[in-house]
Amino acid sequence: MSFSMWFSTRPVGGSDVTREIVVGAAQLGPIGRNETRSSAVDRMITLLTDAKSRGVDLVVFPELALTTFFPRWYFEQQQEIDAFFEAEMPGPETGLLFETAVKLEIGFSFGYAELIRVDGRIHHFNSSILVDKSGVIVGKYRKIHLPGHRDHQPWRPFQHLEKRYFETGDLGFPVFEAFDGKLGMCICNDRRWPETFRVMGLQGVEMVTLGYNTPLHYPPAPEHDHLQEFHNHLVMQAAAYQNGTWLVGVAKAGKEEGCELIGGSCIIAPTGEIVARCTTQDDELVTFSCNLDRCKEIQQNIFDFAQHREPQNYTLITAPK
Ligand code: CDV
Repeated sequence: MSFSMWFSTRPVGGSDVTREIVVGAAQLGPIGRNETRSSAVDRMITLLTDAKSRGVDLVVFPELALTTFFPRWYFEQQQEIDAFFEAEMPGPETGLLFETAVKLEIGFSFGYAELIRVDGRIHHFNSSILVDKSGVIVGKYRKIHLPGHRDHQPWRPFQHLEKRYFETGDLGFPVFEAFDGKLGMCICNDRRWPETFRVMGLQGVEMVTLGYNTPLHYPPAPEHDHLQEFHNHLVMQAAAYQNGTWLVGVAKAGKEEGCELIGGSCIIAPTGEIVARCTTQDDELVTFSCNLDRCKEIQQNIFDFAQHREPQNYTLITAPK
């Protein structure tokens, strides 16, 4: 038997044109409670500019990138809470980020606290947007898996009040045609749920952007603190592989208002391999040129959903709680 019979060289793609996105994972170090939006935006612009000089097409920033991670405090006054939210996007401080990106002809994605008014009612979401190279918002996602608690729990060294301050996202897990590919977003705790990625995988997602704020200490189960970084990469690598997608996971890292947040921002290939990774807990950029056609290596083989999924056996997954 010849060597080539064992090692097939069958091309997995249908076209000769490769679709490459140079992506940048733009980790942010801590943002203090008194740090202004303008200061955070300036830091993001520094990373954008560096990214441009490295040939990046799309820069991914973390969850709630414009402020400190405010759900760690219990606030009684709605006014105090709303001060962390954006009622416009772009708004007075974020406008400069959009303008700079348009000048640089670079795309970006970041998370922020979104306040909207619909029929006279105010809604609060933990959101993320995808902005193309001309400064147009081409995708929006609102966080679905909100961790933490609703009530004040003074026994904790810090609160995690996402369930109190945000509503569950109402946009599902959409996938957007952008950057010559199919891109989706999710936010922090969403990454621990395989359903998040499978819903995007079923829409043929080729790159998922994902920002996070993950404390090293998890008060309800401190015995797992030493596993935080392991679990972070475990779930993201599994998600990338099981859906044959690129994944860009980006932290807000470092000691923020006394709370240690993990770093480990990284770019993951559809094979589940980490191909670029931050090594600090500060503002840091790592980049990688992602060939979107490589998704087919997985999506047309081991995880060819059309051929191998058995959804009639998965009905319990979608049954109401
Ligand atoms: N921002 C988050 O969603 N953080 C959660 C933690 C604290 C449970 C996470 O899953 O990383």
